[in-house]
Amino acid sequence: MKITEYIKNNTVILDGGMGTLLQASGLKAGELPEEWNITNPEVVRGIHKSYLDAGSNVISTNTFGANGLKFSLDQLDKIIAASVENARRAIVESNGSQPKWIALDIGPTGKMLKPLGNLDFEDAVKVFAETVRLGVKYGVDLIFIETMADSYETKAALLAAKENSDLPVFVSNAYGEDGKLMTGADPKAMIALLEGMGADAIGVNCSLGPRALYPIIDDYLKYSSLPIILKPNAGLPRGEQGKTVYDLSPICFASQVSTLVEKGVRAVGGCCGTTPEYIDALNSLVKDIYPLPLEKKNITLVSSYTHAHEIGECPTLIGERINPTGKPKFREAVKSGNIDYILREAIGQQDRGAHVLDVNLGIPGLDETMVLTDVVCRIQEICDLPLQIDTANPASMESALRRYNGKAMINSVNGKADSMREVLPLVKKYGGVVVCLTLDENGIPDTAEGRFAIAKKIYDEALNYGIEPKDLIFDPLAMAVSADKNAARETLLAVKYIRERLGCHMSLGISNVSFGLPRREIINANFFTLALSNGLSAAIINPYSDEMMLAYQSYLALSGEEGGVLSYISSVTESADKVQTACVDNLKDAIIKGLRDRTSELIKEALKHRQPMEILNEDIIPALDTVGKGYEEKKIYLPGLLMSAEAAGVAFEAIKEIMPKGEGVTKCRVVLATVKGDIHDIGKNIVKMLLENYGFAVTDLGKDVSPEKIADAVLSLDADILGLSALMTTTLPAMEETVKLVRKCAPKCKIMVGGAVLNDAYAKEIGADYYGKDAMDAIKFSNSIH
Ligand code: B12
Repeated sequence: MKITEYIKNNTVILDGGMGTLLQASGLKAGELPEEWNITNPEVVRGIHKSYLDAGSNVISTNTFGANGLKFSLDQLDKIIAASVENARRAIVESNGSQPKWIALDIGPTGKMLKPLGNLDFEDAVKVFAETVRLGVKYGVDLIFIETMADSYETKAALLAAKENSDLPVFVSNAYGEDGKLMTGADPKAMIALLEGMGADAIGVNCSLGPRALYPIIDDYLKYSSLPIILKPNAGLPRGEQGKTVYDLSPICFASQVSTLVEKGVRAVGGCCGTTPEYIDALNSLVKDIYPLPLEKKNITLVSSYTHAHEIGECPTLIGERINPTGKPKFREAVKSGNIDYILREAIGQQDRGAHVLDVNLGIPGLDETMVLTDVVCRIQEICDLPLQIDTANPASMESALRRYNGKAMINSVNGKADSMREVLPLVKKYGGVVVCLTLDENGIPDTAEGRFAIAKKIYDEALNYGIEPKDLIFDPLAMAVSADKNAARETLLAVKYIRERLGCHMSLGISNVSFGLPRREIINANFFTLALSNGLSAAIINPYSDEMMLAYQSYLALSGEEGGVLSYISSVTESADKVQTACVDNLKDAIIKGLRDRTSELIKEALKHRQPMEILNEDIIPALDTVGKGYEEKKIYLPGLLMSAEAAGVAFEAIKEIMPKGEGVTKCRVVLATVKGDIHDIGKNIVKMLLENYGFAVTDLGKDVSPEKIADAVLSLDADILGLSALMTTTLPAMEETVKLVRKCAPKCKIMVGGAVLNDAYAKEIGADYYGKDAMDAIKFSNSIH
C-alpha cells in the first residue's frame, strides 16, 4: 500500500534521531554522518532496525546532508545507494509486522539563498534535484524534506522533489521559539505554500520539545487539510559534562506527543535526542488512539514569505498601482531600470492598507519575463505583502511564480481553451489562487447568466486539473456604465450568482465601471460598496483613493465586522493627513524602508546643506537602530534588515566620497578588523573613514577575520594600534581570543575595541586598552597615542 493511502486512516509512526545514535556509536565531531552509510553500514542498519523493532512505519535514510554542495556526484551516488541499501536490509532483518516504508531524508543545504546569502534559487533546486533523482534511482518509497528553517529553501526542495519524482513528499519545518521560521514565515504561510504546491503531508520537526510546539501544531490542525507531521526534540537541550542532554524522558515525551495525536496529528516520531526507547514508548501510547478523520478546511489562503492572507475573512484590497497602463512615468521608470520607483509604490500601498499587491509589467518592447520576475523578487526584499502576479504571458507567469516566495494570486485565466490549457497547469504546479475572468472565444457575455456559464466552464476544467474550488476566485468583469446602462447591474448579478451557485470567492477590477464619466471616484466607490454587499471577497483598487478606502471602511462598519466602527473612525482621521503620492521624502525613512536609489537621491540632497557627521549621527545610525529594534521585536525580518543595511551603505559611500582625505600621513599605523564570525562592518567602516580623515595610516582587514590573520597583519605592518569591532554577543569570545593572541605576539601594540555589544568593563576584562563608544572616541584614543 502507498503511504498516502495508509495515512488516510492510520497514524504513521516515524523514526527518531539518527545523529544522536551515530555519535553514541563513535561518530566524531567534524566527521560526515552520511559517509557512515559506506564506512560503517552495520551501525546504520542497526539503528534503522532498532527503530523498526520499536514500531516505526517509516525509516529515514541517513542522508540529511547528502547533497551536491557537500559531495561530488559520484560520492553522492554511492552514499545514497548505500543508505537505501542499509534501510532495505534493516527492513528485511526487522521483526515487526507493521507496514514499512523507506523515506529519502533531505535536510537543508546549509547555505542561505539569495538575497540573504549567495545560493541562487535555481541552483538550490538543482542541488536538491540531484539527491531526489538518486533516491528515485535506488528505490525509496517517499521523500522526507525536514528541518527546513527557510520558506524559500523549502520551496526549492519541494519543487525539486515534484519535478524529479512521482513519489509522495512529506515536508517538515523547524520553528523557533517565536513560532516562526528563521526567515520569518509563520505556520499559516507555510501551510499555504506547501499545500499549494502539492505536498502530501506537512508539519513540524526539531526546534523544541513537544509542549512548546503545541501552538504551532494547533495552527497546522486548524488551517491545513493535509495529514500533519510532528517530530519534536526530546525536550530542551542543555550541556552536561561536555555532552548535550535533553530534559524529557521517553514516557513524558510519548505522552506529550500522543496528546497531539488525539487532537489530529497523523505522523509522529522524534528528532534530536530521541532514541528507539522514545519511539517504543510513543508507539505503545499511539496504538490505541483512533485517528480523527482528515477534514477539508476549505480556507482560501495567499501568502508571502512571512504570513498568509485569508480571502473571505474580510474583503481583500488588492493594490492596483504597480501597472504601467496609462502611466507614462511608470513606463519610463521601468524602461530605465528604476526599480526603486516600483518599490516605493509597493511600500506606499502597504502603508495605505492594501492586503495584496497586483504586479503587472506588460510594456511593449520589454522582456516581460525577465522584468516581471526581477520585480517580484525585488518587491519581496522590501515588502511582505502577498503578490498578485498579473500577466497574459504564460512564460512570464511561470517564471515569476517559480521565484515567488509564497503562494501567489495569479491574474488570470479565462474561459478560452488556450488560456485554460496554459494557465491551469501552472496553478496546479506552483500553487496559487487564480483569478478567473468570465470571457471566452466569444467575448464577454452581456448578461449575468452568460458570465455564470463561462465561470462554470472554468470551474469544471480547473477541477479536471486537480485544482480545488477554494483556489478559484472569479472576476465577472466590470464594464463601463457610460457605454451600456445595464453594465454595472449585470456584473453585480454575476457576482451574486457565481458566489451563491459555485461557492467560490469573487474579485473585481473596480475602476473600469466609471470609464468616460466625470468624478469617477464617486461611481467607483458606490459600485464597490454594492459589489461588496452582493458577496464580493476582493477588489483591485487604488489604495490612494480616499473615496475607495472610505467606502471600504464604511462597509466594514455597516456590515457589523468586528472592530469595523473603530477602524472607520481612525481611517477618517488619518486619511486627512495622508499624502497622495508614494513618496519617501527623508533619508532616515528611505534607509528604514531599504530603498537604495531613493537613499542615493536624498543623501546627495542632504550633503548640499548639512554636515556629513551630522547626517551620519542623526539619520543613518538612528535608521539602523530603528531597523535593529524592529528585528529584535520580530517586526522586521532578515531580508528587511539586509535591505536597510544596503541602503545605509549607499549613504555611507556618498559621505565617504566628500570627506577630505588626511593629507601627508604623519600619524601612526592602525589595523582594523571585525572579528571572526561577525560580518557587521558598517560601524568599523565609519571608524576607518574618520581615522583616515585625521591622518592615520589605516589597514582594514575587513570582516569575519580570524585572530591569526589579525595577529599576522599587526606584526608584519608593525602596527601601533589595533581596532577591533564586534556587534554580537556570540562573537565576543572571538574578540577576546584575538586580544590575547595579539597581546602575546605584539605586546607593544595598543588595542581599542568597539561595537554595540561592548562596554568599558568588558573591554577591561578581556585585556583591551580602550573601549570606544563611537568613531570619535576612536580618534580621541588614537590621537593620545600619536
Ligand atoms: C545592519 C545590521 C546587519 C547587516 C550588516 C551589514 C553590514 N555590512 O554591516 C546584516 C543584515 C548583514 C546583519 C546580519 C546579521 N545580524 Co545584524 N544588525 C544590523 C543592525 C541593524 C545595525 C548594525 C549597524 O551597522 N549599526 C550602525 C553602526 C554605525 O553602529 P555600530 O556598528 O555599533 O558602530 C558604532 C560604534 O559601536 C562604534 N564602533 C564600532 N566598531 C568599532 C570599533 C572600534 C575599534 C571602535 C573604537 C568603535 C567602534 O563606532 C561606530 C560608529 O559610531 C544591528 C542592530 C543595531 N542597531 O545595532 C543588528 C544586529 C547587530 N544584528 C544582529 C543579528 C542577530 C544578526 C544576524 C545573526 C541575523 C541572522 N539571523 O542571520 C546576522 C549576523 C551574521 C553574522 N555572522 O555576523 C543582532 C545581534 C544580537 C546580539 N546582541 O548578539 C542585532 C543587535 C539586531 C538585534 N537587535 O537582534 N545585520
